[in-house]
Amino acid sequence: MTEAAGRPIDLKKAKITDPFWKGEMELVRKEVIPYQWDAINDRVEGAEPSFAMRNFKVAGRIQAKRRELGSAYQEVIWPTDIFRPFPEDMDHLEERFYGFLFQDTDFSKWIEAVGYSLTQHPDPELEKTADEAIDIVCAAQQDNGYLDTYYIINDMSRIFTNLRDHHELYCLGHLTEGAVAYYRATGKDKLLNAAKRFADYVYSRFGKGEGQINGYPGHEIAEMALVRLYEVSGERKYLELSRYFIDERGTRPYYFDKEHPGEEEKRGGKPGYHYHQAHLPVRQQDEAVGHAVRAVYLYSGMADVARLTGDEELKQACRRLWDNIVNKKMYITGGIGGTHIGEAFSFNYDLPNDLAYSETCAAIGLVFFARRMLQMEADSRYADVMERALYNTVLAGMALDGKSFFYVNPLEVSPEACREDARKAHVKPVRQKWFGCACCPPNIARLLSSVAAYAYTESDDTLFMHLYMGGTVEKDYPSGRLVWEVDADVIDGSRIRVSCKEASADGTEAAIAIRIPDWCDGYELACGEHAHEARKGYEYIKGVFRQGDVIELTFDKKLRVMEAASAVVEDQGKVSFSWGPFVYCIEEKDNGKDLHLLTADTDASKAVFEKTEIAGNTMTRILMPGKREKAKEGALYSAYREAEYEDARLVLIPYYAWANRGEGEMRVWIRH
Ligand code: FUB
Ligand code: ZN
Repeated sequence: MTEAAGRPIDLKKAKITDPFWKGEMELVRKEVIPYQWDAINDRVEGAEPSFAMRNFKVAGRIQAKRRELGSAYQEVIWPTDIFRPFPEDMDHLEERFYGFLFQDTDFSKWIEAVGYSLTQHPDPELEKTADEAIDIVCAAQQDNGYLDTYYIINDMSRIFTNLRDHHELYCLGHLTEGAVAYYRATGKDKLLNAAKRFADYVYSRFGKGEGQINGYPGHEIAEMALVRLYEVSGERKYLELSRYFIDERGTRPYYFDKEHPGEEEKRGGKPGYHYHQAHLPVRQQDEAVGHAVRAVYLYSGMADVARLTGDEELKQACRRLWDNIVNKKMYITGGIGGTHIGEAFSFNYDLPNDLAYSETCAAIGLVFFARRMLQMEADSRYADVMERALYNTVLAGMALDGKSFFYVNPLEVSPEACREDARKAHVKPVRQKWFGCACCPPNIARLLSSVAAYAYTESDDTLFMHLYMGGTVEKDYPSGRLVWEVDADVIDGSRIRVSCKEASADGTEAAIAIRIPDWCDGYELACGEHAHEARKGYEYIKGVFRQGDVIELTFDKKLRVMEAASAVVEDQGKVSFSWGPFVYCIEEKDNGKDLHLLTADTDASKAVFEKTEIAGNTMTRILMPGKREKAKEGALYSAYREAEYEDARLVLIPYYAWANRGEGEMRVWIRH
């Protein structure tokens, strides 16, 4: 039996000092969090207003009046069938809800990122701003605990009448995640209590009891959020509610048919029930379908519940869905979602590079799912994918200066095609400052500021290192406390060094499991007198550790020339290059226009590695010999002529760094 990799470490016990990861976290702290705060307060010139904090204030004023006037209060009713009420005149806003109906989550993701950031970098001023924001949010909460400003402002008599399309339970989920993070960071429980009261209300309204709603969220996340609420509070009803949502999904008669009679069938098959992963009970599912973010959020919740309840059947469903994603539906960059129609998974092996959706949030959701699979079984294949998604698609989602973002992460871009071809309207060749539907940037912020909880998990007697990040991690082993110091040089190098910084005077009995990545051909381990054993892609090193003891791992890290399975039509005749955790790409800036005419040598031994600087960031670029096919003059179609080539030198840069030097073509898959 494979052992479980336990729980994520308490962020307060980890300090990330690694220049690469600390740099990413500092971008979030210094750029994204303040920008996001301005964005949710509608203070960013030229950006579409969020209205998030304004909606909470309006809802708070309504709630104050309701309390003051009681039954004498005259409800003002607004329509609840508009997905995104937007003002016609920004200078004359009404006392009503504006923005996407899930706009409350802009705040929830912000407060979550703030909570994580405070664990690494205490900041009394930011904490004060956060406390004031929490006061505004909590003032909007209804006496029964309900807390979604769309319905509080528009029409409370309509709550939970459109679970399929509206996002009340999604708002509950994000609010809960934010509240748990802020509580864990600061010990302040005002928002946590608000989330609990909202969850308690939902618990009372949903279920199989008389008069209860038999529904489940149209957009998942509450499933995993409720598990976090259970873990922080110890109150089992939250776990039960999560399991209820999971098991109710896809049962017949379909709940969404009760809400929207006849509509799903009219849409026929896919999307429809598939879009919401509601086409089958989840335990019977074996293919990842529908909206990709929703899907991986659901699977994350399923993995949580399977772990906590020892539910083997649910665990098997998670494994099948995981296998389907990583073997048939994932880009080499760890992105998921092959089609923009429904922001969804496409059919098996359909992974178009130029039409890719590969939403940043979906890659983030895959990271969530991977960590939860690890929590069930410490098998490096989950961490390999977690790393792939994180180091490539997630990082590519944010510019190197932290000031602009990708929502969609293509693997091949022609700026002209993006402009001229309506089928590619979703693909942007340059990152955007912000989005009307700003789901991705705050999601990046919350993941990057809590990245240590993905790098490290712990069981009672073992610290698991899934990703390599310099810094310190403190762990309480049964026999005492130990502080590990990590020096991880895998970004440009291939060595990690873990030393015992502090231990009990006569040593601490401890174990550390370090992942062996899928990108190395072999490794050398030096761990002194300590026992070690390799299992499921981890080296378990154990024994009594004393201050100064050192473990060193050196990976055999070479350039890897990759090809896709024959069934991936788009990638045939092409290769892609990876080095360490990074997927590489070519850009017009270094290689000239018409990247489709370039062919690459596949002999990895010819690669030359050199340092380069992109937007002030030093990184390794790779030079590979190749050829450029000479353009053939003539008609659109003509009799076949042998191609002529000239020598070319291909310059490859890490995918995460693309589009940081202006607009241009880009390709991950290159002809060979
Ligand atoms: O619906 C909420 C979020 O907006 C989804 O997760 C994203 O895909 C975007 O549609
Ligand atoms: Zn998104």
